Amino acid sequence: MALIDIKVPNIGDFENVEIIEILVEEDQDINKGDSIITLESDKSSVEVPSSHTGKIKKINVKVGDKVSEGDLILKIESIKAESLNYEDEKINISKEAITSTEKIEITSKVKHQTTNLKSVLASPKVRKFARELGTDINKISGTEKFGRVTEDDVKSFIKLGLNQQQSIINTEKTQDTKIKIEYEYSDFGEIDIKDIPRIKKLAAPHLVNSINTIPHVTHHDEIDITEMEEFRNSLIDHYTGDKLKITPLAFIMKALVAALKKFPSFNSSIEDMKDGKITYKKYFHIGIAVDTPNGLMVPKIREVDKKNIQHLSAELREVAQKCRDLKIDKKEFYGGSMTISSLGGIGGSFFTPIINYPEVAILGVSKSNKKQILLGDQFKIRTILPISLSYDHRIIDGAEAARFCNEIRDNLGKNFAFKLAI
Ligand code: CAO
Repeated sequence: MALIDIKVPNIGDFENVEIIEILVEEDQDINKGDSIITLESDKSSVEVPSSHTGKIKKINVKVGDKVSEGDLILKIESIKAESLNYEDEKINISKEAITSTEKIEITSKVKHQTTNLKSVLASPKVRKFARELGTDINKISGTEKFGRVTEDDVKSFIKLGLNQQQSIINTEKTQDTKIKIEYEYSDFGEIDIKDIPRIKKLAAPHLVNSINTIPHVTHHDEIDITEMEEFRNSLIDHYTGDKLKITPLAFIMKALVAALKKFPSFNSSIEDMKDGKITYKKYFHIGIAVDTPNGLMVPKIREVDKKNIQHLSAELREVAQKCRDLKIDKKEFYGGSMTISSLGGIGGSFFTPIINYPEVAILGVSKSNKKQILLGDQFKIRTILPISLSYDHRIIDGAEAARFCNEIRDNLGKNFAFKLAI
């Protein structure tokens, strides 16, 4: 089989630049488009892709060599007679990008696919480190001069960025499949174009990530809360003699936490099925979805197990107000066990809440209503609360979800007086 020369393509400003890394070895099979060497100029670095698929027979360069366009990099025994024609495939390098942001974007259109390579500054050791951890170094913002990426940057990216990275990937996926509307809305009447509120924009990738990565199932149930409501409505402030203003949500939080204690898999998180690990939380911090003029926020009410209903109710009001006044600290949005999304004060019966990733379940609560129920052989008027539990079917089975809902029902019903009294 004939040997094919793989040469340095025309990549703009990279004349007589140093090879800082050889990314392949002799006898290695590579695909067209795989990175083979890294070049670094004063201000930027770029990975050079192979123009052919095949087996590497000889590498003609070494780290430290200076190369320019047309210099031989390696010889390959081609498997297929397909090549990446750098001229025809439109490789655009923006010099402006190099000088102003120390970044290069090479756009290479291959078989209708677009590959975006953003080059960043990093030492070979750091590049190797990122590669070994399966991380695309080009997605990392470096903290050193000229945005150079350090080993610590790679570690922080992996630690903090896993969810975000996944969100971005998933958002890109959905954007790829976006259907282009082939008409103008204004063709059909008057319109108004406004900015999407910032909080909705921030939340969007998380919602898309959750729905794309978690196989959601929603279990609906109806809970008889007649006795709980009688009890709630009977609560009086001992000092003033006034009726206490406590909404059903404080009771539901307590009932949920009692159920979480019995069903620890609902108080867990999985970040990556591939690593086969699940984190069980021993704390009980409940996220509450709060409707604000700026969009939905989900602060956590910490240690619900250790607080009484009156305390929880007051904290809930305070935290919701902080969200609405945009005075809530960002850290209050992290570290939850499970979330409750209550539309009870608004209306509707049943909905399909989206799990607040990386949690594994969310409890949707709708508005309770008085209903005629057959109890024994008699119809009685009872107060019925509709609930909707969305759960991650990778970890939780339908039967477990049904048992979990039964437990919540019992905690709001027959167990209520013993476990949840103030
Ligand atoms: N059934 C019947 N009535 C209910 C109820 C329920 N499940 N839940 C609350 N209520 C009643 C309350 O008792 C209160 O009645 P009064 O005015 O007579 O006292 C009234 O509805 C309003 O309650 P609230 O909504 O102000 O208070 P809350 O503790 O129930 O909820 C909060 C607090 C912050 C969760 C809520 O204000 C909120 O923002 N809800 C929206 C959450 C949301 O948007 N979820 C959707 C997320 S998915 O997009």
